[in-house]
Amino acid sequence: MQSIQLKSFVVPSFFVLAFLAGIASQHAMSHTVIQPPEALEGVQSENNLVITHGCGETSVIGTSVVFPDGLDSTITINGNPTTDPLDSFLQNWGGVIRFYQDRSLFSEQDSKRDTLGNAVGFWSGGGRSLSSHLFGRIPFQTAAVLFQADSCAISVRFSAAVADICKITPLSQVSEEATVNFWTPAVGSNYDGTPGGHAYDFPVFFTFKRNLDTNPLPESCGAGVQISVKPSATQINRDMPIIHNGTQVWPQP
Ligand SMILES: [Cu+2]
Repeated sequence: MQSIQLKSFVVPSFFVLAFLAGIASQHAMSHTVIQPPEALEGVQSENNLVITHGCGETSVIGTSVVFPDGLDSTITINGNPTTDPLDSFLQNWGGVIRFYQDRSLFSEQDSKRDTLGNAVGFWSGGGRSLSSHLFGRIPFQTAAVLFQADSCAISVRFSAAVADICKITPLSQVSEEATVNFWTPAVGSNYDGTPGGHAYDFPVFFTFKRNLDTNPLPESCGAGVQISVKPSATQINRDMPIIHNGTQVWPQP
């Protein structure tokens, strides 16, 4: 009798757990990400932006990706705002993003450049579309990043702003989960999306980890600090639109 009771308890709860785990992993997988999500100091990394779903049943026809330029970005130390510039933590952020030409997913693409000429993002679109239920990858490289030896930073996490576009519209007719999916930090840009939406204030992260073997922390640092970098609203508004051959194609002007 006891064993029957045990079974009847164990079996349903196993299914409940499996079901919940399924939901959890589906949810985690359902957000556009960068894989791998981090790189070690001093190591060049081959990465992919992975688009994980369309707008409902609507296919993705393009994507736009903006990394913080580190010039007017918002920086925090262990979550606390700082006015320390990015180069007090990293020696070389400018020019770290390198974008591949790859027409296996979309036919057109280019990098986006900041005022210094460094790539701060990229876009890809056109040609065939990406089925709403399949994953798509867009390859890019991050060059070896070096931490400042005298800083206490053990990691620097960048929040990229990404828009997966399913239908080209003017900004005024952009509709989340119908014409576009936003994976952006909510910093007050035109691409914040709607509070409570599918992935509101859920940017795409990429983190650089300090190599504590080759670049140990100064003793005064203790356990070290985590740095977070977000693009400014001004930068997102400037860099998010897709400009193709000198013409803005998304959002429609
Ligand atoms: Cu999702």
